[in-house]
Amino acid sequence: MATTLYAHRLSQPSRAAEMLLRELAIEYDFHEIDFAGGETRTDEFDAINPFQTVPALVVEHDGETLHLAESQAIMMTLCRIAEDQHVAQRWYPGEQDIPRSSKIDQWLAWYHNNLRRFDMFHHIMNLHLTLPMLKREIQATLLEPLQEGLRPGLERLEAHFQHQQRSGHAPTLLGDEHPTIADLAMGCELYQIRAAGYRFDGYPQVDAWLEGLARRAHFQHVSEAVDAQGREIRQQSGDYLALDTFG
Ligand SMILES: N[C@@H](CCC(=O)N[C@@H](CS)C(=O)NCC(=O)O)C(=O)O
Repeated sequence: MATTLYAHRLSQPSRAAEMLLRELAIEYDFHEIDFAGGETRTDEFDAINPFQTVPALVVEHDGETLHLAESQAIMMTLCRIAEDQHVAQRWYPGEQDIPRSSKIDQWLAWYHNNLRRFDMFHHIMNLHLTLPMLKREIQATLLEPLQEGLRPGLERLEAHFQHQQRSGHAPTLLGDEHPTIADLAMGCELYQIRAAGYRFDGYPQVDAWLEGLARRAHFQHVSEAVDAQGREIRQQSGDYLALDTFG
């Protein structure tokens, strides 16, 4: 099946979709979209994805060309149409296992309305790039409220993983050895701020879960750009990015 992913590797949902393509061994063309430079707002991209966001997927299936926006829909669709259904159903079993799928749906919905709402990476970039005199202001007015907003979500995740551990389950959202698309979505979100210097010191189980995901070969490879960006930010921004010390 001819497959093209329009994405950028500094975009959390883009990386989740690309990692899944690799995990499912689906061959794809990668088309980088410079969303920070406004490429999602061009007429050319509008014809591919009128939602004007990355990732976007164009895939041939059963003689039809599907144009899809929204990383969660993209990941569910990839699992439905992947040739290797044995592997795909570990990530998202769809109608084959309603109880598991419904839990994955629940975590994905929660993620979008919680962790994702407090995405602070673009402000971290602003902080990194702006004049020294403006750094403290950005940190106090933009970053601190997002960190405050993120905290209840991190607490919920930490409590969930502690419960999984006490019940003898593996450190994934569903408690199985194999992660799901919900682990990928949330993992990519939190990994991005960790790369830029955020430490999950108060959340050891969240940190351990993230470590586990980050050991996967495809996760590592697709995260190289965000690792490099994070290193640059940490080296150049000094104590302005002491993100874990608020509160
Ligand atoms: N709900 C969307 C969010 C996608 C999203 O926020 N993408 C950002 C990059 S991380 C984007 O394309 N922004 C460009 C713009 O808003 O013009 C998904 O999960 O795919």
